[in-house]
Amino acid sequence: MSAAGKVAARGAFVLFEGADRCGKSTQAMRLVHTLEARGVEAELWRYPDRATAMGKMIDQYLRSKSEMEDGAIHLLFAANRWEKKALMERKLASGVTLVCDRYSYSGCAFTAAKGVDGLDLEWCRAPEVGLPRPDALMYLELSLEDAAKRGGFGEERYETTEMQRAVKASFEAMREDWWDVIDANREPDVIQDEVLRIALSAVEKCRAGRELKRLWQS
Ligand code: Z5A
Ligand code: MG
Repeated sequence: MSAAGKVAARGAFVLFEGADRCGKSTQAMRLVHTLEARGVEAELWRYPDRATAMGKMIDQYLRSKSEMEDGAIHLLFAANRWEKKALMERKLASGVTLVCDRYSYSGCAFTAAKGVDGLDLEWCRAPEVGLPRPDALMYLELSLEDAAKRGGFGEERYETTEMQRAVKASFEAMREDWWDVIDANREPDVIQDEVLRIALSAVEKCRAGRELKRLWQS
Protein backbone atom coordinates (compact mmCIF):
# COMPACT_ATOMS: atom_id res chain seq x y z
CA MET A 1 0.00 0.00 0.00
CA SER A 2 1.36 3.48 -0.86
CA ALA A 3 1.81 6.33 1.63
CA ALA A 4 -1.44 7.82 0.34
CA GLY A 5 -3.21 4.63 1.40
CA LYS A 6 -3.80 3.45 -2.17
CA VAL A 7 -2.91 -0.09 -3.27
CA ALA A 8 -0.51 -0.16 -6.21
CA ALA A 9 -1.63 -1.78 -9.45
CA ARG A 10 0.88 -4.30 -10.77
CA GLY A 11 1.33 -7.03 -13.35
CA ALA A 12 0.42 -10.64 -12.60
CA PHE A 13 2.81 -13.56 -12.26
CA VAL A 14 1.24 -16.45 -14.12
CA LEU A 15 2.99 -19.82 -14.11
CA PHE A 16 2.73 -23.02 -16.13
CA GLU A 17 3.97 -26.23 -14.53
CA GLY A 18 3.73 -29.90 -15.34
CA ALA A 19 5.69 -32.90 -16.52
CA ASP A 20 7.32 -33.09 -19.95
CA ARG A 21 5.31 -32.67 -23.16
CA CYS A 22 2.17 -31.47 -21.35
CA GLY A 23 2.11 -28.29 -23.44
CA LYS A 24 3.55 -25.64 -21.10
CA SER A 25 5.61 -23.84 -23.73
CA THR A 26 2.78 -23.97 -26.28
CA GLN A 27 0.23 -22.49 -23.87
CA ALA A 28 2.65 -19.94 -22.39
CA MET A 29 3.47 -18.57 -25.84
CA ARG A 30 -0.17 -18.46 -26.90
CA LEU A 31 -1.17 -16.74 -23.68
CA VAL A 32 1.37 -13.94 -24.11
CA HIS A 33 0.07 -13.26 -27.62
CA THR A 34 -3.57 -13.33 -26.53
CA LEU A 35 -2.95 -11.03 -23.56
CA GLU A 36 -1.07 -8.57 -25.73
CA ALA A 37 -3.86 -8.61 -28.31
CA ARG A 38 -6.18 -7.60 -25.46
CA GLY A 39 -3.93 -4.72 -24.43
CA VAL A 40 -2.33 -6.45 -21.44
CA GLU A 41 1.42 -5.85 -21.42
CA ALA A 42 2.94 -9.31 -21.06
CA GLU A 43 6.31 -11.06 -21.31
CA LEU A 44 7.26 -14.70 -21.68
CA TRP A 45 9.76 -15.98 -19.09
CA ARG A 46 11.14 -19.47 -18.73
CA TYR A 47 13.31 -21.40 -16.32
CA PRO A 48 16.00 -22.39 -16.53
CA ASP A 49 17.09 -19.14 -18.15
CA ARG A 50 19.88 -20.67 -20.19
CA ALA A 51 21.19 -17.25 -21.30
CA THR A 52 22.91 -16.25 -18.05
CA ALA A 53 26.32 -17.56 -16.89
CA MET A 54 24.57 -19.88 -14.42
CA GLY A 55 22.03 -20.84 -17.05
CA LYS A 56 24.85 -21.88 -19.39
CA MET A 57 26.18 -24.26 -16.72
CA ILE A 58 22.68 -25.67 -16.27
CA ASP A 59 22.34 -26.12 -20.03
CA GLN A 60 25.62 -28.06 -20.13
CA TYR A 61 24.40 -30.27 -17.31
CA LEU A 62 20.99 -30.94 -18.90
CA ARG A 63 22.65 -31.85 -22.18
CA SER A 64 25.02 -34.23 -20.30
CA LYS A 65 28.04 -32.17 -21.35
CA SER A 66 29.06 -31.78 -17.70
CA GLU A 67 28.51 -33.54 -14.39
CA MET A 68 27.54 -32.04 -11.04
CA GLU A 69 26.48 -33.27 -7.61
CA ASP A 70 22.67 -33.46 -7.34
CA GLY A 71 22.61 -30.96 -4.47
CA ALA A 72 24.84 -28.53 -6.34
CA ILE A 73 22.76 -28.54 -9.54
CA HIS A 74 19.59 -28.06 -7.50
CA LEU A 75 21.08 -24.96 -5.86
CA LEU A 76 22.22 -23.69 -9.25
CA PHE A 77 18.67 -23.96 -10.65
CA ALA A 78 17.44 -22.03 -7.59
CA ALA A 79 20.22 -19.43 -7.95
CA ASN A 80 19.15 -18.98 -11.59
CA ARG A 81 15.80 -17.78 -10.18
CA TRP A 82 17.37 -15.64 -7.45
CA GLU A 83 19.57 -13.86 -9.99
CA LYS A 84 16.40 -12.70 -11.75
CA LYS A 85 14.29 -11.97 -8.66
CA ALA A 86 14.88 -8.20 -8.58
CA LEU A 87 14.15 -7.88 -12.31
CA MET A 88 11.01 -9.96 -11.90
CA GLU A 89 9.79 -7.71 -9.08
CA ARG A 90 10.55 -4.54 -11.04
CA LYS A 91 8.67 -5.81 -14.08
CA LEU A 92 5.65 -6.79 -12.00
CA ALA A 93 5.68 -3.47 -10.14
CA SER A 94 5.80 -1.60 -13.47
CA GLY A 95 2.60 -3.34 -14.57
CA VAL A 96 4.03 -6.07 -16.83
CA THR A 97 2.36 -9.46 -16.57
CA LEU A 98 4.92 -12.29 -16.57
CA VAL A 99 3.90 -15.59 -18.12
CA CYS A 100 6.41 -18.11 -16.88
CA ASP A 101 7.25 -21.56 -18.26
CA ARG A 102 8.46 -23.67 -15.26
CA TYR A 103 9.73 -22.31 -11.93
CA SER A 104 10.58 -23.51 -8.42
CA TYR A 105 7.97 -26.28 -8.53
CA SER A 106 9.79 -27.96 -11.42
CA GLY A 107 13.01 -27.40 -9.50
CA CYS A 108 11.71 -29.31 -6.48
CA ALA A 109 9.82 -31.96 -8.47
CA PHE A 110 12.85 -32.95 -10.56
CA THR A 111 15.43 -33.05 -7.76
CA ALA A 112 13.11 -34.92 -5.36
CA ALA A 113 12.30 -37.37 -8.18
CA LYS A 114 15.94 -38.49 -8.20
CA GLY A 115 15.36 -40.13 -4.83
CA VAL A 116 18.77 -39.08 -3.50
CA ASP A 117 19.24 -39.60 0.23
CA GLY A 118 18.62 -36.34 2.09
CA LEU A 119 17.35 -34.42 -0.97
CA ASP A 120 13.66 -34.76 -0.17
CA LEU A 121 11.00 -32.16 -0.95
CA GLU A 122 11.62 -30.29 2.29
CA TRP A 123 15.32 -29.92 1.47
CA CYS A 124 14.48 -28.95 -2.11
CA ARG A 125 12.11 -26.16 -1.07
CA ALA A 126 14.56 -24.43 1.29
CA PRO A 127 16.56 -22.41 -1.29
CA GLU A 128 13.32 -21.34 -3.01
CA VAL A 129 11.71 -19.84 0.11
CA GLY A 130 11.21 -16.09 -0.30
CA LEU A 131 11.11 -15.97 -4.10
CA PRO A 132 7.97 -14.34 -5.56
CA ARG A 133 4.99 -16.69 -5.47
CA PRO A 134 2.91 -16.90 -8.64
CA ASP A 135 -0.53 -15.29 -8.61
CA ALA A 136 -1.83 -18.20 -10.68
CA LEU A 137 -0.29 -21.63 -11.17
CA MET A 138 -1.69 -23.71 -14.00
CA TYR A 139 -0.67 -27.31 -13.64
CA LEU A 140 -1.15 -29.05 -16.98
CA GLU A 141 -2.07 -32.64 -16.27
CA LEU A 142 -1.28 -35.30 -18.87
CA SER A 143 -0.75 -39.04 -18.44
CA LEU A 144 2.60 -40.56 -19.40
CA GLU A 145 0.83 -42.54 -22.12
CA ASP A 146 -0.72 -39.43 -23.66
CA ALA A 147 2.57 -37.55 -23.32
CA ALA A 148 4.33 -40.35 -25.21
CA LYS A 149 1.87 -39.93 -28.10
CA ARG A 150 3.29 -36.42 -28.55
CA GLY A 151 6.65 -37.82 -29.64
CA GLY A 152 9.87 -38.84 -27.93
CA PHE A 153 10.83 -37.20 -24.67
CA GLY A 154 14.04 -35.81 -26.19
CA GLU A 155 17.72 -36.20 -25.56
CA GLU A 156 18.24 -34.32 -22.31
CA ARG A 157 19.22 -35.86 -18.99
CA TYR A 158 15.80 -36.12 -17.34
CA GLU A 159 13.88 -37.12 -20.45
CA THR A 160 13.18 -40.76 -19.57
CA THR A 161 9.90 -42.48 -18.74
CA GLU A 162 11.17 -43.58 -15.33
CA MET A 163 12.19 -40.04 -14.37
CA GLN A 164 8.95 -38.54 -15.69
CA ARG A 165 6.89 -40.97 -13.59
CA ALA A 166 8.77 -39.90 -10.47
CA VAL A 167 8.46 -36.22 -11.43
CA LYS A 168 4.67 -36.56 -11.67
CA ALA A 169 4.60 -38.15 -8.20
CA SER A 170 6.63 -35.22 -6.82
CA PHE A 171 4.23 -32.71 -8.38
CA GLU A 172 1.31 -34.60 -6.80
CA ALA A 173 3.02 -34.44 -3.41
CA MET A 174 3.51 -30.69 -3.79
CA ARG A 175 0.06 -29.81 -5.10
CA GLU A 176 -1.60 -26.96 -3.16
CA ASP A 177 -5.29 -25.99 -2.99
CA TRP A 178 -4.86 -22.76 -4.94
CA TRP A 179 -3.36 -24.40 -8.05
CA ASP A 180 -5.51 -24.63 -11.17
CA VAL A 181 -5.26 -28.19 -12.46
CA ILE A 182 -5.95 -28.28 -16.19
CA ASP A 183 -6.75 -31.33 -18.30
CA ALA A 184 -3.99 -31.04 -20.91
CA ASN A 185 -5.31 -33.90 -23.05
CA ARG A 186 -7.57 -31.66 -25.14
CA GLU A 187 -7.22 -29.53 -28.23
CA PRO A 188 -4.81 -26.60 -27.71
CA ASP A 189 -7.60 -24.06 -28.46
CA VAL A 190 -9.87 -25.53 -25.79
CA ILE A 191 -7.07 -25.46 -23.21
CA GLN A 192 -6.23 -21.92 -24.27
CA ASP A 193 -9.75 -20.70 -23.45
CA GLU A 194 -9.51 -22.06 -19.90
CA VAL A 195 -5.98 -20.68 -19.50
CA LEU A 196 -7.08 -17.23 -20.66
CA ARG A 197 -9.93 -17.09 -18.14
CA ILE A 198 -7.59 -17.97 -15.27
CA ALA A 199 -4.91 -15.52 -16.43
CA LEU A 200 -7.35 -12.62 -16.90
CA SER A 201 -8.73 -13.16 -13.43
CA ALA A 202 -5.18 -12.94 -12.00
CA VAL A 203 -4.47 -9.83 -14.10
CA GLU A 204 -7.63 -8.15 -12.73
CA LYS A 205 -6.75 -8.95 -9.11
CA CYS A 206 -3.21 -7.65 -9.53
CA ARG A 207 -4.47 -4.47 -11.19
CA ALA A 208 -6.57 -3.99 -8.08
CA GLY A 209 -3.42 -4.17 -5.95
CA ARG A 210 -3.20 -7.81 -4.86
CA GLU A 211 -0.16 -8.31 -2.66
CA LEU A 212 2.76 -10.27 -4.18
CA LYS A 213 3.26 -13.27 -1.93
CA ARG A 214 6.44 -15.24 -1.25
CA LEU A 215 7.07 -18.91 -1.85
CA TRP A 216 6.52 -21.19 1.09
CA GLN A 217 6.48 -18.47 3.72
CA SER A 218 3.80 -18.54 6.39
N1 Z5A B 1 14.40 -28.37 -14.48
C1 Z5A B 1 15.00 -28.70 -13.26
O1 Z5A B 1 15.51 -29.81 -13.10
N2 Z5A B 1 15.03 -27.78 -12.26
C2 Z5A B 1 14.47 -26.55 -12.40
O2 Z5A B 1 14.52 -25.72 -11.46
C3 Z5A B 1 13.82 -26.22 -13.65
C4 Z5A B 1 13.80 -27.16 -14.66
C5 Z5A B 1 13.19 -24.89 -13.85
C6 Z5A B 1 14.06 -27.97 -18.76
O3 Z5A B 1 13.34 -28.45 -19.82
C7 Z5A B 1 14.51 -29.14 -17.93
O4 Z5A B 1 15.03 -28.65 -16.70
C8 Z5A B 1 13.36 -30.03 -17.56
C9 Z5A B 1 13.12 -29.77 -16.08
C10 Z5A B 1 14.44 -29.32 -15.59
N3 Z5A B 1 13.78 -31.38 -17.75
N4 Z5A B 1 13.22 -32.28 -18.34
N5 Z5A B 1 12.88 -33.21 -18.82
P1 Z5A B 1 12.50 -27.51 -20.74
O5 Z5A B 1 11.48 -26.78 -19.96
O6 Z5A B 1 13.47 -26.72 -21.56
O7 Z5A B 1 11.80 -28.64 -21.62
P2 Z5A B 1 11.08 -28.45 -23.01
O8 Z5A B 1 11.99 -28.82 -24.07
O9 Z5A B 1 10.41 -27.11 -23.05
O10 Z5A B 1 9.96 -29.55 -22.99
P3 Z5A B 1 8.74 -29.69 -22.05
O11 Z5A B 1 8.70 -28.60 -21.08
O12 Z5A B 1 8.79 -31.03 -21.51
O13 Z5A B 1 7.48 -29.61 -22.99
P4 Z5A B 1 6.22 -28.64 -22.82
O14 Z5A B 1 6.71 -27.24 -22.89
O15 Z5A B 1 5.40 -29.00 -21.67
O16 Z5A B 1 5.36 -28.98 -24.11
P5 Z5A B 1 5.35 -28.24 -25.54
O17 Z5A B 1 6.75 -28.02 -26.04
O18 Z5A B 1 4.41 -27.10 -25.51
O19 Z5A B 1 4.62 -29.38 -26.38
C11 Z5A B 1 5.25 -30.66 -26.58
C12 Z5A B 1 4.73 -31.27 -27.91
O20 Z5A B 1 3.33 -31.52 -27.81
C13 Z5A B 1 4.91 -30.34 -29.13
O21 Z5A B 1 5.14 -31.13 -30.25
C14 Z5A B 1 3.53 -29.64 -29.24
O22 Z5A B 1 3.25 -29.23 -30.52
C15 Z5A B 1 2.61 -30.76 -28.78
N6 Z5A B 1 1.40 -30.25 -28.09
C16 Z5A B 1 1.29 -29.20 -27.24
N7 Z5A B 1 0.02 -29.06 -26.80
C17 Z5A B 1 -0.69 -30.08 -27.36
C18 Z5A B 1 -2.07 -30.48 -27.28
N8 Z5A B 1 -2.96 -29.83 -26.51
N9 Z5A B 1 -2.46 -31.57 -27.98
C19 Z5A B 1 -1.55 -32.25 -28.76
N10 Z5A B 1 -0.25 -31.92 -28.89
C20 Z5A B 1 0.19 -30.84 -28.19
MG1 MG C 1 8.62 -26.53 -22.64
